[in-house]
Amino acid sequence: MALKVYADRMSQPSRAVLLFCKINGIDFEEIRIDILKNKQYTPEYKAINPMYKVPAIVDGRFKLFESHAILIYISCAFPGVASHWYPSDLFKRSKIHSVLDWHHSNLRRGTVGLVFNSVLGPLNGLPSKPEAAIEGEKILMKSLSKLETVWLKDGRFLVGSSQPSIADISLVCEVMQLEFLSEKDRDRILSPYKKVVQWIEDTKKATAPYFDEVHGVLFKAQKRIRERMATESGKTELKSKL
Ligand SMILES: N[C@@H](CCC(=O)N[C@@H](CS)C(=O)NCC(=O)O)C(=O)O
Repeated sequence: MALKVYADRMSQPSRAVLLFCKINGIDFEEIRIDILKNKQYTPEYKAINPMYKVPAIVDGRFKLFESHAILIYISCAFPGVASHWYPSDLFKRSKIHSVLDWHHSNLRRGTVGLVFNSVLGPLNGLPSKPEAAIEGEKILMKSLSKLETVWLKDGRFLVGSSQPSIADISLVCEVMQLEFLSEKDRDRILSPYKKVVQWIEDTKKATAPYFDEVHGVLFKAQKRIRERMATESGKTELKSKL
């Protein structure tokens, strides 16, 4: 029975797991859990992930949630996965765990705080929370600076590697969430971090063509959101002229 991946491509950890399965040619079935429609709260899904979050996997009788744990499980359970994704060397492996743990309370907190409170929440009918968005942006900027000066200090990929690991997959999918911002804001935030910008490009290339395939839904949503933002800012400008 093929591995089942429960995911929503609008979710960055879901994309990381899907991308990883695709790059490694893993036979899997993608099951969409539409979080905007609250499908994570059904009793059937609760039996798979009682935390009501995506992604989650079912491999035979084994169920697992939390994207980092899933990436590690897939790396170890499927023999076709190339060793650079999750090297057996204890020092390299521990460094990968270090960056993955850091990600949860830094980079992810920053992107979620900024993007959810400024764009995704209001689009889904929640009030915009400018103060929370500003706080998110501060955490994000600090995290990008650490990404640039610590995690990307010694190599093309994270923790001094010449080839990508599961950490590159996880973190790059997170940074892609900034595509939901206006182009101007995305560039303002990312452009000071030259190594980060280059690393995004290198990771995209290393995971082509699956990177664009998995992010297709995000790019479509981005287009709609940016058109809507442009219309709304046009209306505001018009109002201020009247
Ligand atoms: N630490 C978790 C984060 C999972 C998570 O927060 N997923 C979000 C989407 S990005 C979700 O399912 N949200 C639905 C909800 O909170 O109701 C992981 O890495 O898997």
